[in-house]
Amino acid sequence: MKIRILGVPLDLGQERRGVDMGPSALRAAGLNAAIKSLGHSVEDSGNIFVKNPEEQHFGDRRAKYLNEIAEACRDVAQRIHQTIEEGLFPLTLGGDHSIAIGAIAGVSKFLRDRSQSAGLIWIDAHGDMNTPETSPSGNIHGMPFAACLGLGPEPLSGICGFAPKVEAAKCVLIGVRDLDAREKRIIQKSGVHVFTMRDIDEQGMRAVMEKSLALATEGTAGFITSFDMDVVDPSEAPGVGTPVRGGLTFREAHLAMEMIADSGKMLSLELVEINPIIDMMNKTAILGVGLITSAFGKKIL
Ligand SMILES: [Mn+2]
Repeated sequence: MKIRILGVPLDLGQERRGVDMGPSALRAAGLNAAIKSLGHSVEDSGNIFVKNPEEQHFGDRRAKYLNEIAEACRDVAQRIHQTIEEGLFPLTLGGDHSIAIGAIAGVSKFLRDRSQSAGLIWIDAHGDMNTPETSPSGNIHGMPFAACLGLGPEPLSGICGFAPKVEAAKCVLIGVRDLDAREKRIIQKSGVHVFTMRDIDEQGMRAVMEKSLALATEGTAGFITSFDMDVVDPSEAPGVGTPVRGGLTFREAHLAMEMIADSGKMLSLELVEINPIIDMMNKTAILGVGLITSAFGKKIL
């Protein structure tokens, strides 16, 4: 594959500073060389420009930094769209999870113009399905999945001029264990397929991924992977924006990525929410690089 890396150092979607350094942490952990060692070519297009929270007021308390995040996502959408048009595979590095709104919009627009659509595999401790009306915090990194489904503020859900970006029936949410009370109802009504941590405990990751891949590839051109590092247990991934106990083991996370690679149907990948400030010796970014290589076909044997 020919892979193009795009860094999005955006931390406006949540309140703990540091996830803006995620792209640097991944590069410092040897991302580019690790991908090249698998035989892929890598083109790093650097980071997009994103404003710091200190430079502006957050605006509406129910959707903080909405305009700034929407602006960054429009930029990301345009770049991801162009990357696919040029025949390259887009790898987007966060940043907080708000950036997925832009990345997914770019993929979706490309397919829509060809009368096709994408499935979506969203791997996360959280549902990210709040809207300004339901969010307890007003932090937009808790809203990107909703935006992709056409819910929430138009500057996010309407990027590229259409909504929704993905059809709920082709979307899967994996690894959730921390949902807000009103968000639960949105998820239940959404039509998205959910595999909670309990489902993974009971069925095993292999069965969960087999079902997920079947759902996301049926009648689609392939699927987008949106991977929030907070899905991994904090014992393995301590450096994340919003850590929650009881997450995926090291091997469960790798198995998910290995099965994604085996499917041969992944259209784009985002890896988000690495926070080097609260990490330990870049452990979380090193794990992130390992997971990316598994998603790009690295095999144990
Ligand atoms: Mn997330």
